[in-house]
Amino acid sequence: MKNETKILIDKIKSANTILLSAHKNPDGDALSSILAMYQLIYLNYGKECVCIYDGNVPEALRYIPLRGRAHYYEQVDLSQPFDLAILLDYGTTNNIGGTRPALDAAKFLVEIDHHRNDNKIGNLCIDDDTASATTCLLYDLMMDAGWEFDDKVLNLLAFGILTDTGNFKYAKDGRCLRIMGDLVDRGIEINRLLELLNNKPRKTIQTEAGVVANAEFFYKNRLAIAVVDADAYKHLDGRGETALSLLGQIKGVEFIAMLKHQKENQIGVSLRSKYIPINKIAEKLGGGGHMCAAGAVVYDTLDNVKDKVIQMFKGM
Ligand SMILES: [Mn+2]
Repeated sequence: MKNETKILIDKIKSANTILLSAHKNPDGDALSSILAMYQLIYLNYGKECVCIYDGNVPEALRYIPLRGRAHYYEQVDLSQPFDLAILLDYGTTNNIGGTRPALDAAKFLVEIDHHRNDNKIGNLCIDDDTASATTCLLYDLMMDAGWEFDDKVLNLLAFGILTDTGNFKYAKDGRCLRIMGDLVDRGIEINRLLELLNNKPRKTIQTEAGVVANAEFFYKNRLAIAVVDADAYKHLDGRGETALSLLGQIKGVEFIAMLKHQKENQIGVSLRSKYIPINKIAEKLGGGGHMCAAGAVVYDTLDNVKDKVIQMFKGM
């Protein structure tokens, strides 16, 4: 057993209170990681963790196993410091949001993450930025620790992989496929999991279709820019994955930038790339992420952010 695994197990065993969280506006991998960890600790140590998030959980994640265990952080009593906090799939400290004080206050903080991050905050870091999803790291941890698991855990691990790799499109290497192979052998049904995601509100799909219809194209159509105005933003589910996926299917498009009017002078930028890494662009905008899927929040007007983003793709 790895040394980190041993330390984590000791900390879980000695903790009376355990807090689990992930990045703000949790996506499939973030939420699945929290809930899989919750269930693994419950099954193996009989302890119930407190699971919190900041922001919104996409509607599409409504039916994933144990969804009801995760609570918006303001609805939970966080006044007493937790013995142990585990921060999963968070990226950088900019992405944590309102759960940060409770994580900082914990007596011991463990981070488990697959994002590139030069400013780690965990007392124990179980990180690997070559992994395709944080749930891949949980799978490795579960096997290394020899933990018991159930169907819920297996489904959540698979769900994290499917969502973070865009159904394997962004698989960083063969490991996530081998893990998925094992999960399928143990009984999970990929088709059923994908079907779970197909429950978006009609207005969401229609809004995202409208965003695609109004997209603009630059640099010989290699860059698609899609703008989500304040009204459309209300109906977006999560990051607008449907629109991003449709734009990515257009012949010749290599880069996608989706600009979301979240608040007055607050623009969420989601970047996607087919071949060339764009995480550096996200970092220059004050955000971060993966080689081919990254993002940032920029505090400026929509027009200024749009001009800036277009300029940044010049010569790429
Ligand atoms: Mn992730």
